[in-house]
Amino acid sequence: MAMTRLEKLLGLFLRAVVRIFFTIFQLFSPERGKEEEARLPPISSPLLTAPAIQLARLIRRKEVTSVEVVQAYIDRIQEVNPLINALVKDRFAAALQEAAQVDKLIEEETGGEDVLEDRLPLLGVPFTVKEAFALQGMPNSTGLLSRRAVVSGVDAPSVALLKRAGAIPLGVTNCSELCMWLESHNHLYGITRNPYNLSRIVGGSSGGEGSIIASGASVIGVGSDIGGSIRMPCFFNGIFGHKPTVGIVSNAGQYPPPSGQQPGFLCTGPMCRYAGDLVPMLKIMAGPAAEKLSLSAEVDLRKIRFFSVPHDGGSPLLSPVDPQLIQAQKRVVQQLEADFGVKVKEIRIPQLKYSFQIWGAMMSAPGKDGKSPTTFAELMGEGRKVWPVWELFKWMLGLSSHTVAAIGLALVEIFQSSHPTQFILQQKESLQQDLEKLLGVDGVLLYPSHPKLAPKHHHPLFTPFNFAYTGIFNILGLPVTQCPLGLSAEGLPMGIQLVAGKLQDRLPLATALNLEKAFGGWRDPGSKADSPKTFKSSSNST
Ligand SMILES: *[C@@H]1O[C@H](CO)[C@@H](O)[C@H](O)[C@H]1NC(C)=O
Ligand SMILES: *[C@@H]1O[C@H](CO)[C@@H](O)[C@H](O)[C@H]1NC(C)=O
Ligand SMILES: CC(=O)N[C@H]1CO[C@H](CO)[C@@H](O)[C@@H]1O
Repeated sequence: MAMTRLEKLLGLFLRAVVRIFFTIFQLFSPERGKEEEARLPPISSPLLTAPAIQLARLIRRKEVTSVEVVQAYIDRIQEVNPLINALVKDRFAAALQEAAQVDKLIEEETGGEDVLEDRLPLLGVPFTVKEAFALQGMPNSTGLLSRRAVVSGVDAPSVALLKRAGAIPLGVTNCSELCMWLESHNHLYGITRNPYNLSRIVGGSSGGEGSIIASGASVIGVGSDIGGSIRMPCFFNGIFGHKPTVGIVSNAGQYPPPSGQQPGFLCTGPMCRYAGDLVPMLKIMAGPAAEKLSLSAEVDLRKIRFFSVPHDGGSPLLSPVDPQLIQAQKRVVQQLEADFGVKVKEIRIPQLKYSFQIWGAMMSAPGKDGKSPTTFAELMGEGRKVWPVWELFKWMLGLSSHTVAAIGLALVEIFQSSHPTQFILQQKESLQQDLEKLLGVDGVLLYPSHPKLAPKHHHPLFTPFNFAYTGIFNILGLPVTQCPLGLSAEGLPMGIQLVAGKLQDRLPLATALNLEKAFGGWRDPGSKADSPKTFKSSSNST
């Protein structure tokens, strides 16, 4: 087919460009060396290594005060944020006041612990929020220099629901410019660093959340995902994240608002260090819509049909999957088979090869009203048109207020047709049908979260399509949990996506709980352990 030949050429060309630029970047990176060997201090307070639901219980039982917990997190943020640059605006004083009020409320409560647990399940527990969401009194710029003075007067609904459950916001965290890139970098807040290796990316767009949670400086957070913006940062930073079934958690109150068909792809969801916090958070963030997910129903993993898809089938636009990730996925298969007596079926899904083309086509397709989505260049100029070629020229002179990633996206947009080819639409339709049939109400699919471990800063500019591993599931609207799988030989987090049919969120969430036990879940990035234990077998399988 002509198409694949063109893709092969494009792939070759890109790879050549990558090589040239990698070399240039490595030569001229001023932070080189300093960043590469620096390490985060290890976590010392035990309050920082308890799941949110456990902290809430300790606070309710007056075994610890909310003020002590909030203060421990503030101390940790102050310790690590100069290294990772994840939190971009704090509200520490207000948070401590709110924590003191919580402690007073608990002192005065006469209804007992159960009443509090029912009404305020996260009472006194601190959390963080991606800056793109409205959190009262906090900036709401999404990394756009021209929005630097925008301060939210209200809370986004997902944030408001967490606050109503008793949780206390500590501040907002960095994201990519306009939430459209896999590196959390912009000219307002700078670049966010990976706690496992400061010379590596944190992913995007919810990268500040990924970095601060993994650093032990936050336990739970709010992210959003239209192409992997929850799952990629969770993967690169070795934590848990869930992109719910589309339409379950409100997307209101975040910037930029989705347009065209994008409301059908964007999802708001939880990011956290402990798998056990995913379901309670999702229940709270979904509000009444949580009922549709039957999250309290017991899941018997012995009765689940598991499928493993090792890669996308070889799109020449994307990097091949790292051998360490392929091995980790095999160990997941062995673990599930040993623990539940199931047979995990390895399958191939040919349409996945077109993941990037499908995502690109659907993101720029006109909505039901026939209106095209707001272009990226329009978003960059906040209504005024930005000329990408002119911006690129300014950028080369160091005069642009935009990142080169954003300028690149605006450039690509010029050449992109808003009318997807029949071939791509067919691929999308048949993929949707095949996957829904395959997964039904009792299937879970294993798929790599990303083809590469956390790249060095700026390197994703040369592998811009790798996000298609996560992006394809936004188009399909399916629920996906990203689950960490320990550290690689170079000490970087590994992970996997667990995908289910629509509204079957409880299946990948239950699987993640099991894999956390088997693979050890999140690791303290400051821990001195040189050879991290990445796999704990409960059977004799090798
Ligand atoms: C971080 O990554 C760089 C580049 O691969 C490597 O040289 C360095 O040793 C790593 N640092 C740590 C602390 O692992
Ligand atoms: C922050 O952005 C969101 C989404 O555009 C919006 O709903 C909210 O009102 C904004 N806050 C302010 C003060 O403009
Ligand atoms: C490295 C960097 O640019 N950090 C900035 C992050 O954002 C805060 C708040 O705007 C700035 O004070 C930091 O300088």
